[in-house]
Amino acid sequence: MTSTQHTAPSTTSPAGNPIGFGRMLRKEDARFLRGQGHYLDDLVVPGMLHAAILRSPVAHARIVSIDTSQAEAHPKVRAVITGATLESLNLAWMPTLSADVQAVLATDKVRFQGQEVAMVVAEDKYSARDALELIDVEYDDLPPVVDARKALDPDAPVIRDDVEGRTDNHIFDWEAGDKARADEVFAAADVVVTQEMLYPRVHPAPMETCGTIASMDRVTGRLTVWSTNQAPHAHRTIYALVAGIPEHNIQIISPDIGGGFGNKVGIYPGYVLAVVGSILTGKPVKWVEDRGENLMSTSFARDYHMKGEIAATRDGRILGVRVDVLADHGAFNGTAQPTKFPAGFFHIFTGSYDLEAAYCKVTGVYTNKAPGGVAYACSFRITEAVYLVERMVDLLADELGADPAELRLKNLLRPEQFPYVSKTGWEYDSGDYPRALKKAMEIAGYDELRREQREKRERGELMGIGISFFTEGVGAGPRKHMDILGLGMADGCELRLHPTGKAQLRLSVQTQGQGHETTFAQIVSHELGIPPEDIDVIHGDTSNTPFGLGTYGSRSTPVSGAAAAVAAQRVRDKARVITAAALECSTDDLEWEQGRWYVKGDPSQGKTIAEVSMLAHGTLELPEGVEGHLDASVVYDPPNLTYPFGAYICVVDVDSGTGQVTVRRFIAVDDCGPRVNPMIVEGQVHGGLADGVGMALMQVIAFDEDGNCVGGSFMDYLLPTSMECPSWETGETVTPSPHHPLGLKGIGESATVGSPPAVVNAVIDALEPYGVRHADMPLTPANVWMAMQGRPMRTDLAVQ
Ligand code: MCN
Ligand code: CUN
Repeated sequence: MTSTQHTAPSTTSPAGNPIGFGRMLRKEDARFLRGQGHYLDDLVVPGMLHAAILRSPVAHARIVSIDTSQAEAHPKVRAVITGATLESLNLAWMPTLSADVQAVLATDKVRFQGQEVAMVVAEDKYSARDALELIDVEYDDLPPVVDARKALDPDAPVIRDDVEGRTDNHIFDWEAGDKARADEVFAAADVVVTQEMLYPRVHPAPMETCGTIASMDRVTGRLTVWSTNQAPHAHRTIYALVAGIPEHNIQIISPDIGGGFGNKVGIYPGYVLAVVGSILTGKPVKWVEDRGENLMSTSFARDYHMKGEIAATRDGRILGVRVDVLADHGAFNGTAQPTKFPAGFFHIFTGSYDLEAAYCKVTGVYTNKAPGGVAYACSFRITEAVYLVERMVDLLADELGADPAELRLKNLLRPEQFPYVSKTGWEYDSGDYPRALKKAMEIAGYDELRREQREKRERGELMGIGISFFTEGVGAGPRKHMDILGLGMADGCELRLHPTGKAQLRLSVQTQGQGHETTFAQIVSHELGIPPEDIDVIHGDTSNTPFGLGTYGSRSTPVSGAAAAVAAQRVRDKARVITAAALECSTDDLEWEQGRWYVKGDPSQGKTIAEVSMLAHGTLELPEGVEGHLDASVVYDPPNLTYPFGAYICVVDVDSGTGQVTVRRFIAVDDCGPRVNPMIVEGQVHGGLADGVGMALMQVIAFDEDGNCVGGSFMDYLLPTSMECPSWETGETVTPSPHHPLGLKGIGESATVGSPPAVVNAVIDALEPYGVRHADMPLTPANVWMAMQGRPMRTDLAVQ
């Protein structure tokens, strides 16, 4: 047999994109950059009515009466819904993601400022808003509890007296680790450092607020819901269970989403109310919240009061960590996290260190504040855990007079310890921590920075260098351990090849800006050699995608990305069988190279995946047991979480006259395994670092003593801009996950998790000449100034 010359397949597609992994511009940007995205508020459904929500002006009060007669008389109003309407439909309360209940509309009492009291449905949104003013609600004020530390006082007002027999504001106690062993280790340690700290209440504040359009077809009984949500399939099941509508008659569509950051995981009262409005009027009803409503009433994040303790030997070997947490969950326990973990994944507070013992106790309490608790790129409370341990390590360094980088290098887990089971039961899949930290120190020029700092201190200038090292656990399930309201965390995926070799990939996860249309196409491209531009990624529509639990906890790449890879591998295996049939050879004779199967030793004899797809749809006689067409469907149940990690170094200058902090440099070395699209990964890291600067320096959803939320607008709740951010310096190391089919780990929340402690550690380091040991976020100029004067800080004021 004579062989023709065979050339290696091209590594770039006809459109100039990489085949498989690599930098490419985002496919979705073609429409976004032209202003042609379809966000919820862009959608117009024929006959659509508009809704607005009346909210409580006070934090805690009994509702004496609600008079809606004037609003109902408004010529453009079609319906006014109150708690009484909902009670008649048995919809006044809905389950939260933590299996608590939340009032859809307040009936007996209002429990936080901004709580939903009534909804008006009108012909246009202006009339709906106007009619809110016509509703007369009489409130009988009750004393509010806004401070979690006071919520458990015996004489504190009971917020959740809707639950019969409830006499306090206690929600749960949860513990992890080994208390007895930790106590032993602490008793024997040379050095113990203790610090109380608050991770303040912050808000994910996505660019697009939340909203929905609900359309109930009275003839077919079919409910169509367009909504800004990160988990459409979970929403569908919850609607079915709550409203009693058969699940096959519900379609949830998530259109383009302008940022989620955890804010769009849950179901808000407004969504249920829009459905009720549509049932009552027989018309589609749109409800979109404004910025104030978003900041005051939707899922907040953090609000963790933590007391940390760290134990070590005199020569700097860390032995143990203990933490006591008071977790403020607001008026309803609406945190989104796996059922087994009421404190989320906080028990990863052992961080990246090789400890002998660890123990934590978390107590959840109700307060008169908006519900939520896990949102804002949090990895289910890993944010709080990383902050705690990284502050404690710095406090220990300070106590021992050790360099914080050296202390970390001495105590970080070593590569040979992986897979490593932590003292609170996590199995970290893979890691090379010292390599990442050394790389960050190299990029930063760490020794040179310390020298510069010494010089500046001599001149009275305040410069600080802060380090943080974090390990995350992302990609929930496995489903046997993790669920939301009983739905196990696994994800379906369907890959279909068209006869011409172009492909369609259907996902259960839901992008909110992370670029899934691009990266998931790249994953399939990597496995099948099909150009990424020829792979259409479909998501965000329960009627057109397989079931799965959606996007949060950076789980898309670890779970759904694995599903896509396995689906593509199955298609490749099937293509091999078909190629063998077509070439009349054995599958063992075939070898794979990007995009094609060919005969070993004779590369000219082969079939590209497109050729195979045509054969699979054609008349070729297929071997026994092989079905026509070329597709695969997978449900992926991850064996474990993936454990990305990173080393961050922040350099700040503090103005000793004003307390103003300037982040001068920020070095971030992240390891998320191989990067599908390095440009998108860097974008994720840049965004998360900006989040971290925002939280560390300027953000807090604050309340006054009466429970008034003083963070309800962007005048009070500050978002970081490019003015507050340096030019990020990023680096990477690559440690594949041993259990993900492509070694990928999640990255979406890493930088938000890892950066706040680096910034705070830097500021505290800068304030060393003033003897400041700790100061809580946000480190606004006023708070830094107070810390410098040795005075208590203010966390009750948003802008200072
Ligand atoms: N990626 C990659 N290589 C890897 C890991 C990830 O190329 N090794 C790519 C992914 O394919 C995906 C992106 O990076 O395009 C993020 O992937 P992943 O870490 O899997 O996170 P998710 O897609 O599940 O996104 C969720 C995560 C969360 S929980 C929050 S909160 C957050 C975040 O993503 N919200 C965001 N980043 C956000 N980015 C934007 N623009 N908008 C949000 O709302
Ligand atoms: Cu907690 S914010 Mo993201 O997991 O959606």
